Amino acid sequence: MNHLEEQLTAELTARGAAIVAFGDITALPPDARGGLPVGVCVAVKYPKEVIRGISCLPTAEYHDWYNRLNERLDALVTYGAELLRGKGYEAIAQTRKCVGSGTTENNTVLPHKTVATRAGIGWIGKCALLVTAQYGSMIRLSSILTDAPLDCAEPVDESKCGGCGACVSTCPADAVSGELWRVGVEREVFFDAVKCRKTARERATLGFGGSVTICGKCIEVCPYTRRHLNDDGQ
Ligand code: B12
Ligand code: SF4
Ligand code: SF4
Repeated sequence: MNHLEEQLTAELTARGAAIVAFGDITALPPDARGGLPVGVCVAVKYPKEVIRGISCLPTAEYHDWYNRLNERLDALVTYGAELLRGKGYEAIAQTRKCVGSGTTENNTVLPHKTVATRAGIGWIGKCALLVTAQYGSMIRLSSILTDAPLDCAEPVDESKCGGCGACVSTCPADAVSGELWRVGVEREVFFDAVKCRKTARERATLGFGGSVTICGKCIEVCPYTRRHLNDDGQ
């Protein structure tokens, strides 16, 4: 790590980031990445008890943490981008406000999960979530686009789900087909976003009376998430 990577990682970690990683995004179309070559992936983690709590239905607590973590992520990437601009580099914080423009209901121009695989933190699971070996999928993501000279990690180009089918058999929307992801495989091949959206809204209403798209059963059931839930650390 050079000094700038160390500083950015240390400052964002001190402010609540669980993962900070750097990815070469030059293989993506220039207009999707603001013409910038590097994506900084920033992840924050749900508390363990919140994920344990959604094994039956989504809870008000999970919804509360969803909002809190989104706010934390916006603050983290805003801070990180300001830090990089202060050193003379271009930097775009992919906050919810920024990402919201130029999107359709189920697609964004440059999804955080794409930056995350470029930064090598994990793979796209059968359920379309970004899965890490360390925390499973119990993280929320954001990103910063920049031209700062940051050393980039080895990207992840293939799924490591193997023969697991826990999210395939458990998804209440039947939205997960079981096909493995690798770079170039479109989401629609293995995941039905329309079915997920509809069922997640129904489950939020059932679980805590919310009119939001919140479910997360695929997070809770993933063996990588469960391994983290069962380890000794926080
Ligand atoms: C639209 C959206 C939805 C839609 C569609 C979901 C989807 N998977 O696309 C709906 C409403 C269904 C939804 C539901 C949920 N969502 Co949502 N959603 C988003 C949002 C706003 C955009 C995603 C997007 O653009 N998808 C478009 C598709 C094409 O891209 P993708 O899903 O990222 O996956 C493709 C690319 O990443 C690509 N890719 C990966 N690496 C590379 C490399 C290269 C070179 C290339 C070319 C492509 C490529 O491969 C994937 C498959 O094609 C993101 C936030 C964001 N701004 O990124 C959150 C996000 C994906 N959602 C999230 C979550 C947690 C959820 C829910 C659990 C809801 C909840 N909180 O309870 C469910 C889970 C659904 C599921 N199993 O995926 C998290 C995921 C965290 C994680 N660990 O992965 C995100 C990242 C929000 C966040 N800030 O953390 N969501
Ligand atoms: S969020 Fe719920 S409905 Fe959507 S894919 Fe995951 S388990 Fe299925
Ligand atoms: S539950 Fe299994 S198949 Fe689904 S994302 Fe996790 S490891 Fe992959």
